[in-house]
Amino acid sequence: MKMSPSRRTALQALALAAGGVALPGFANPAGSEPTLDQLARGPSLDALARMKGLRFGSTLGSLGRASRFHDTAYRELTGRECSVLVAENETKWPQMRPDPNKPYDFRAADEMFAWAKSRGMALRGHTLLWLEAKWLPGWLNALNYGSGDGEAARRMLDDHIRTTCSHFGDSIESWDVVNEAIAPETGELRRNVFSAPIGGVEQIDLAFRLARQHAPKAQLVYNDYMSWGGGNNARHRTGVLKLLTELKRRGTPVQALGIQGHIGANPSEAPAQRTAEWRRWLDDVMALDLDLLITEFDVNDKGLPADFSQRDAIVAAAARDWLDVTLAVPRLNRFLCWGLGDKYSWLHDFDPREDKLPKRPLPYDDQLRAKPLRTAIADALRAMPAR
Ligand code: 9MR
Repeated sequence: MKMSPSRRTALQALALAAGGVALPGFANPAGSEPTLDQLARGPSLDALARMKGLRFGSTLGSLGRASRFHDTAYRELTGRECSVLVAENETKWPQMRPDPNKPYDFRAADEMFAWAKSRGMALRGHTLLWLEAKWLPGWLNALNYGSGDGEAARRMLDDHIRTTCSHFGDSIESWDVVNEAIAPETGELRRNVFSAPIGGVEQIDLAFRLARQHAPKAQLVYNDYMSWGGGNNARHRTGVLKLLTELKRRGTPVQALGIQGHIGANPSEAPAQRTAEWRRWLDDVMALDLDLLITEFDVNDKGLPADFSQRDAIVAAAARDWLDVTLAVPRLNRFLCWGLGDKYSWLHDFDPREDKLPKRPLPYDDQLRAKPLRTAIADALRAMPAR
């Protein structure tokens, strides 16, 4: 079989990293290609990222669907590939404070962060204010501040941000201060319990100012899932750019945009136009003097063929296209996946396939075998410009 150029690059880098010495488990019969797993035993994704001046990371969780943090093999894979960790759910408001009459419960996050710190990993915090009401605590949504009681609402936000930031202190290098404030259907701000008493953009501005006060050393990020393509994504991009422009105008201490990167793999979209529009939008964001992160990367395989090898190839190609454009932005310095193995992906529950087959959105399969997506990410890191 003829070796693809990307495989060849990966192999060459692997040989280089091994200093020309034969790698254990690498004794392929002459001329045969290494398996994806053998390639993955070469430089980690973080090592490849660091060669270009960025760091690679992922998420772990211990609440909800079977705990990936307590799955030793999965956790060790995360430790091997990554140098940045973010908690999938454990630092969200409803999870830390399900009951307003009880103190905050930080145990789940603390356990994961202690492990990450022992491995020398950097920590990201997610998220101080997820604007959509659905993801705020039920007890908070049930409060009735009325429109005149701004003071009580501001105190609530202050209490939450102060308590959370004080607990984690300087150990969190970067906070998603506000998450998903823009509705993709309209490009306008979502509404929640703080919208009437504090205001739409005002609650976002306040959250950033409180984060600055209570986490003085952390990078402060606005995080959202707008991506390339038309329709809702186009409206979403316009809305996010408008919000960031307004925050900058107000002097809000927002320092970076987190692009979640939950991308699809729809081959029917016009690729040249999609790429050009995405690049232009990234340029517009950069003109606002912000840093950039990819915070939650994965590839939704909904609608793709059932056959695993066909599906994996389309997913890998879509990832490579999107990453080549996005990683080219010089101020992008963190790249995190939303998990490393398909087994625990949020997409199983949130966006199942019509044929009910397992989803394959992440770089490793259910048995933690490396997939073509892992090679695509590695190749994109090798190909990107250094910063
Ligand atoms: O993956 C997370 C899932 O386990 C949770 O049930 C859900 C609600 O808290 O959030 C998911 O993570 C989301 C992240 O916090 C923000 N961006 C979109 C992510 C996927 O839905």
